[in-house]
Amino acid sequence: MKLSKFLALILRHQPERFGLALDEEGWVPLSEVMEVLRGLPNFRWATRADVMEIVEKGSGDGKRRFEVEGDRIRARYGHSIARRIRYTPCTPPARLYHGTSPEALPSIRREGLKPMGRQYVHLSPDPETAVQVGKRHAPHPVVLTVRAAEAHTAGVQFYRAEESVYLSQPIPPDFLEFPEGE
Ligand code: HQG
Repeated sequence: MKLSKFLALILRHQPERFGLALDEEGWVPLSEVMEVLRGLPNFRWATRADVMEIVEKGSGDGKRRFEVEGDRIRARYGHSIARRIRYTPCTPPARLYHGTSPEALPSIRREGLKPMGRQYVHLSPDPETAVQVGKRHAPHPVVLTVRAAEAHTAGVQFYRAEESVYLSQPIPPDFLEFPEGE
């Protein structure tokens, strides 16, 4: 878990702080990541096999946050770095879901879903997953339904970053459904 969180820090948020330069799809040589780990007292223990275990099995919760191809590694989603990661657009299913805190609703009603600190809006393929995402923000999260196919037809781009994670450009409020009573 500690190693996975650290990989997220360097591959999503602060690569330059560790001397790494991501390419336009977020890739960086795995050998360079191993070198960063070797140089840090807290992570000197980590081997390539430890990194590969996180990549292949997910980090404890089964979520596959990273991807390795040959000698390169990248975070699949979640980036906050200034340079935008490029993805291949996809055609989304009719509906996607977004779990959030009740406190965010007034602003989401006005402005729609925005990426906030990240590069893209993060969406879930089913309401159950959205609840888990929302629980990171509030004990009793609210799940919004996104009329994704309709938004896509209207020009909003979608990408699939992982089995359980869709990304999108900002979603205007017209394509959002709020649960009754919210
Ligand atoms: C909210 C985790 C006010 C949005 C998860 C969310 C995901 C607004 C928060 C991934 C808003 C941003 C990303 C608006 C959106 N006004 N609030 N107009 N538009 N928001 O953490 O989607 O475990 O950056 O509802 O599983 O919660 O790290 O995004 O509550 O896949 O691998 O602004 O992070 O993955 O929060 O989560 P976040 P998220 P990992």
